Amino acid sequence: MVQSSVTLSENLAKLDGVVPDHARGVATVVGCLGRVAAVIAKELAHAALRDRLGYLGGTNVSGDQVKKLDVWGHDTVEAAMRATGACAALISEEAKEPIEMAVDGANPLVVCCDPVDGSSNLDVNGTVGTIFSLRPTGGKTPAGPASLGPGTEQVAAGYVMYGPATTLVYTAGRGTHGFTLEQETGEFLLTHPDIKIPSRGKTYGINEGNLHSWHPGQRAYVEFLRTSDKASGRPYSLRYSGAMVADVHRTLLDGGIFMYPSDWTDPAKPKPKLRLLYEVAPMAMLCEQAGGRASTGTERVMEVKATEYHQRTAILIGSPDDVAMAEEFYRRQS
Ligand code: AFP
Repeated sequence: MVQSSVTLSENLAKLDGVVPDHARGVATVVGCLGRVAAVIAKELAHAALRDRLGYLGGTNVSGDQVKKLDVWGHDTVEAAMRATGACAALISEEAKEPIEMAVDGANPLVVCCDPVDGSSNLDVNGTVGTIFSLRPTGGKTPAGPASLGPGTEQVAAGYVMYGPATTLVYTAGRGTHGFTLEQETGEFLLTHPDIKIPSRGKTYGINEGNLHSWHPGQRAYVEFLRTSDKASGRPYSLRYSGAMVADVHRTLLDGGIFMYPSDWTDPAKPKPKLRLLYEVAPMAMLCEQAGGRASTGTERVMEVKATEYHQRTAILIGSPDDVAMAEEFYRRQS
């Protein structure tokens, strides 16, 4: 880890040549999300002491059981985004429709966010995260999901990981950069400048409990990773946390591959799980900016267009050689 005194705000102040039309909006929104992250980190650290763990009752628009901290996280992000004046609409995992907001400048942004991702880890003191993606909006609010375009339209993306340390990783299209929260000052300091993912790794992450519902190419690829071959560094080790942020963070730093493929029980209707706008697309942008690759198995994730705000998409993400090999298995079995 690099010891650094460059703060997130100082880094964001230099976006003029990176995202010329959106430098102010990206700096305002990402800076604000950094401050929200420090608040969320503190809340998580004290949640068990304040009776903040457990379910609230009911499910969200994606059918997931809603936890108290999911709702609190959403309310906190919504209030913060409203105050920026740079966010025209918030698309959140916890809200059915985009939440419109008043803007006070040119080139407002649509912010897509999963405020507390991996919330099944909350009650066992496991890692969780916040994922975000910033897209331009022609008008005041998005005129339907299709108006957001494919992932290549994202102007910035990032995540916060609430682990032993709180880490914020973001890209505005020129490299992927990681910052660590200094608890005493509340500042994020640049600790992982210009992250470069190794071209190949030694680990894979996937929920193997779903093995029997995978595409045949997916099954064959995982079987390949588990088969011993010293010359090519197999078998790979399995690492899976239940929080995409933690698994993608490990993969970005150490290489390898994280996968959440579709349920292929009915090949006519494959069922992916992870959400495109605030999980899959932002992670794909971060990974590509670090020299990695993100695929659905058959298509580049960044080119997938949303047809629904809460659309689900399969993802295979990580080291370029590992993801290319996985795609090859899908091709062979198609
Ligand atoms: P939750 O936020 O509902 O816990 O879901 C987390 C998540 O969207 C993603 O962060 C994980 O990688 C994935 O789902 C875990 O899903 P499984 O529990 O099906 O393995």
